[in-house]
Amino acid sequence: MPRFSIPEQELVYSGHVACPGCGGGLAIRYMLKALGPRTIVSIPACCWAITSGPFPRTALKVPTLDTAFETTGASISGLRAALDALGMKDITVVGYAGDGGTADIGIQALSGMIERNTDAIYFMYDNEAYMNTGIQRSSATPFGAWTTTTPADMDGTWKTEPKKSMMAIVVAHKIPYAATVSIGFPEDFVRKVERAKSIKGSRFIHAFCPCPPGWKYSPENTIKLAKLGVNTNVFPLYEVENGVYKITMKPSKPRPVKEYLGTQGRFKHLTDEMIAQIQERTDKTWNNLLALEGFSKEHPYCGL
Ligand SMILES: Cc1ncc(C[n+]2csc(CCOP(=O)(O)OP(=O)(O)O)c2C)c(N)n1
Ligand code: SF4
Ligand SMILES: [Mg+2]
Repeated sequence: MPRFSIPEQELVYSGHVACPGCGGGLAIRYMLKALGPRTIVSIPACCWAITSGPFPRTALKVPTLDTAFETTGASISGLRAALDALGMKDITVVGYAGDGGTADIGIQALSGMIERNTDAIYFMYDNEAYMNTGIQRSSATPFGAWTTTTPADMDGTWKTEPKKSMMAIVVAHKIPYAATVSIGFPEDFVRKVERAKSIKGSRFIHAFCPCPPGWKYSPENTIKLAKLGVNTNVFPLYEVENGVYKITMKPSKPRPVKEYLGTQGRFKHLTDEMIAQIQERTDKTWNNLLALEGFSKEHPYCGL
């Protein structure tokens, strides 16, 4: 019986400067456990460009490139080409970018990278807003949420648009492998990153990463929230390999979304009517995912 159910090796030093309870901190730790030391990470402007340590100090035990906000996809394409030219084919190249850096300003470079099928992993750690610059909305911020640019101080000033589906976008590029992970389920998380590592071509991981100051909850509840997001079907865990969907966790009795929303100050203004609307949208998305899982077995990349 192994002592640990995920790799024991640590590639993140203690002493980084992320907030207590930072979901993004656990995500990079689990990601590097799965990828191992023969890895180069490219990090654009985001919390983890700062919290991993200002040059010449770093909390990461692997080589890191600090890159411009919009360039993650391009920078990992360049790193891959350089390593290949040097004959260093065994090194894994990974981009570790926030939701703003991925779903907003970096989407063009990401699209180009996947369309060329660059042999690299793009890892999006999603805390659902621009946290490093003071909690502004991104296209990955969910419907109804408070942020400083969606202040929720009167009717209709909360985020009125739904969260962008990055998984659907990358799958539409015919990517070889894409998966969602949550820091609340480390074994599922590590297994998927290991699977991504074993595949050639472009791979995309979308990680659910609660953020105490941005979501307005107490840091000790990070793991509880990371699990609740999955157990309410707000953030389903699934993978798509060569166009075939597989849901990797199906809550036998999903918890009501009210439980998840109620634990976070960013949703405290929501009325019962809005909560019912969010529940309805969540059920619909889950049912669509179940249908995709069934249909795509016969018709990979179906509907795209
Ligand atoms: C071109 C450009 N515009 C704006 C910024 C300022 N900026 C730095 S980090 C950041 C927010 C990043 O948000 P996200 O990618 O979600 O990562 P997080 O901070 O949430 O970890 C912004 C707007 C920048 N560095 N470069
Ligand atoms: S603001 Fe959020 S994402 Fe940024 S370091 Fe703090 S907890 Fe982590
Ligand atoms: Mg963010």
